[in-house]
Amino acid sequence: MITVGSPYLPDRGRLWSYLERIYEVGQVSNNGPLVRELEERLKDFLGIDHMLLVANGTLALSVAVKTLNIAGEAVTTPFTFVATSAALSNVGVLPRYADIDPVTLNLDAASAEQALTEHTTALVPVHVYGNPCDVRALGELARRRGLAIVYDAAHALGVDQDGASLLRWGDAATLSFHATKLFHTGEGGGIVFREKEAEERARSLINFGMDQDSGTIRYPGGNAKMSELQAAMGLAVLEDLPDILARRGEILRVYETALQGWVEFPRWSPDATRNGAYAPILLEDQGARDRLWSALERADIHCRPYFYPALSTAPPYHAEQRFRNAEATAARVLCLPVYPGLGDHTVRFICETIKKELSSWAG
Ligand code: T4K
Repeated sequence: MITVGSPYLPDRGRLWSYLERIYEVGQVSNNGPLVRELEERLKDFLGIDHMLLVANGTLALSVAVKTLNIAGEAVTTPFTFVATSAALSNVGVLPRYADIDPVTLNLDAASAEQALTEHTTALVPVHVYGNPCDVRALGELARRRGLAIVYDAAHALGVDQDGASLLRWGDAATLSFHATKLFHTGEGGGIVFREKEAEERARSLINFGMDQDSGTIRYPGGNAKMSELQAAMGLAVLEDLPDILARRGEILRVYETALQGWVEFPRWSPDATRNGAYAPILLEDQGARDRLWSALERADIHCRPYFYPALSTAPPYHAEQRFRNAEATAARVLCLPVYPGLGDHTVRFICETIKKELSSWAG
């Protein structure tokens, strides 16, 4: 069976050497030494200044929104994993949708502007599949209309744009370190803040609103702390991250070379590096997508239609308005398997199975 994803499992001995430190020190949670070390090493790796590790990517987004005092409505994309809208709703912010650009598949700035209401206080775009949003156009819109921007960067770890981390854009950018992600801590997440002050406030918000050292209660907070067990996994995986990024990139190139002319691909930003977080292909329409998907299932190749359905059509988030590009994309996208353990032979087998199926339709 070929799965769409497979968590990266680091060397057991290396993981154990980090876990050993938990036994030595006796600290398992509450901003322990491993969490602090992982925070520092990620900041170094990414070249960023202010970062906070949290329990998962959904809480990362909710905490960032709360930290920046975002209320009322936030304009966001319907073409994303459900967590983006859920994280807003969970802190009482209404997700208001705007359409996506049909070629980059990210929130379209002009559509976002049209969706603004008197209640909108923020933009929450997503760097879908690690492909950068039009950060300049969205930043300019936010500046002109006095809005905060939080990028859901759950897919964007390791992406550089114009030679520096994509995570430096926005008032905050949030990450997911779920097991299925290219870098992971089992469950986990992170928030990159532009301002140190915001990072400090968030640090208190994830710890019941208390000041870590004095115990003073400052805000109505919650618990979104990362544990030492999660950080141990992260530290063990981090050492292999350059190799993970390289291998994922290679797999993407094999897919794109082999399937050029057979399927469509999103348009990747020419100014950014690619992290190989996902391997999306686009078919002509939903009928073609579902037919290919079934053929791949029969061959024991398990793909996923990330992100179907468009959230604007999903019952809890249903919007009256239709979003043509987001809905059409959600209906015709399919993500192919991508993870470092996928051998060249298997990638070629997946490509051949796709081409064989598509050729059979022509006859
Ligand atoms: N924002 C965006 C844009 C996101 O995409 C996400 C999460 C978030 C926010 C929220 O971040 P977190 O709160 O999750 O940190 C997965 C992940 O659970 C989710 O993190 C991710 N995005 C979403 C796109 O995908 P599923 O439903 O695909 O997971 P599952 O269990 O079906 O696994 C996928 C593949 O991986 C399968 O082939 C099985 C394999 N697998 C999975 C796990 C967990 C394994 O082999 N072993 C494992 O332990 O959701």
